[in-house]
Amino acid sequence: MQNNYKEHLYKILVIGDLGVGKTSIIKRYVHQNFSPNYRATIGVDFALKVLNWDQETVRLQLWDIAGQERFGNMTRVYYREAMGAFIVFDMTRPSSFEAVTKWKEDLDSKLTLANGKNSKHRQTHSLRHTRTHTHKTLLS
Ligand SMILES: Nc1nc2c(ncn2[C@@H]2O[C@H](COP(=O)(O)OP(=O)(O)OP(=O)(O)O)[C@@H](O)[C@H]2O)c(=O)[nH]1
Ligand SMILES: [Mg+2]
Repeated sequence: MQNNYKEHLYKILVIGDLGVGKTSIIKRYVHQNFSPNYRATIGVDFALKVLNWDQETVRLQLWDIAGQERFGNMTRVYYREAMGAFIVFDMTRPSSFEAVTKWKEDLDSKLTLANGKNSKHRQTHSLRHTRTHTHKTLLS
C-alpha cells in the first residue's frame, strides 16, 4: 500500500504589546492551562503545537516574542522565514489595539515570505477583519 503520510512544519509568530496575553494564549492552546501570574517574556520563547489529521501531521512552531521587543532590533531575526503571524491586543487596553498597526508595520518592513513578496497584502486583510470584529464586539 502506498504511504501517503505527510509532515508539515510552520513557523508562526505571536506578537503584540507588553502584557496583552501572548504567552497565556499559547499556554492555553498548547498545554490547556492558565496562570494569573505575570512573568514578562524575555526575548523569545518557543512552543510546539502538534495537529494530526488522518495521514498528515502539522507542527506549529509558535514564536512567543516579548512585547518589549518592538523597540529592539531583534525582531528582524525572529521574523525570518515565518509562515504566519498573530498580532495580539488586550481589549481592555486601547493603546495595545493602536499598537497593532505598529506591529504590522514592523512585520511589513522586515518580513519577506518564501515567495519573495512581503507580508503586506495578507496582513492587511487579517487586520481589517480584526478591526471589524473588535468594533462589533465593542458595540454589542
Ligand atoms: N483577566 C485576564 N487576564 C489575562 C488574560 N490573558 C492573560 N492575562 C494575564 O495578563 C498578564 C500578562 O499575560 P502574558 O500572557 O504574560 O502577556 P504577554 O503578552 O506574554 O506579555 P510579554 O511577554 O511581556 O510581552 C498575566 O498576568 C496573565 O495572567 C485574559 O484573557 N484575562
Ligand atoms: Mg510573554
